Amino acid sequence: MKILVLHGPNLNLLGTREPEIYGKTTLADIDAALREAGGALGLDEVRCLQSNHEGALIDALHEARGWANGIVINPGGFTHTSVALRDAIAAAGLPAVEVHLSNIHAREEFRRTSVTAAVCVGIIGGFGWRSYLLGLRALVEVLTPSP
Ligand code: CA2
Repeated sequence: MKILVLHGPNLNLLGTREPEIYGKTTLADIDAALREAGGALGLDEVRCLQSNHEGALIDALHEARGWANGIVINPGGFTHTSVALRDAIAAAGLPAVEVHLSNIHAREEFRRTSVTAAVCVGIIGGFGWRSYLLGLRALVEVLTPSP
């Protein structure tokens, strides 16, 4: 089982600014924790990619169709605005779990709408960096046939 983890815009800054909202953990820490968890779950690959560019995220989603079994995605600010990213998640045709560090429903009004969530199997948010690990576990559950 191979999983693509996509991080959207500005998430490369994690751990360097706004620690009161997003925590002190860096993106490299999160990627390392995801790879370790993937190993423990018996996954063949957890491939992590961050981009500040909508088109690069869309390209990665298109390419995922050729190699991945599922997607964990934090679309960052594009969560609230990008119909193009939503269309690309749908076009990938793979189960996707949307994750957020913060609880987007407990923040500003404009963050309370996700245009991408409806094309994902589920969303997890508010648990800081642990949202990613919970998202990975949930995705593996979805991809594993029940006994
Ligand atoms: O809570 C999340 O994971 C978000 O996707 C993070 C996005 C925000 O626009 C979404 O509403 C919720 C922002 C990511 C920006 O990350 C930063 C990290 C450190 C310093 C500045 C920005």
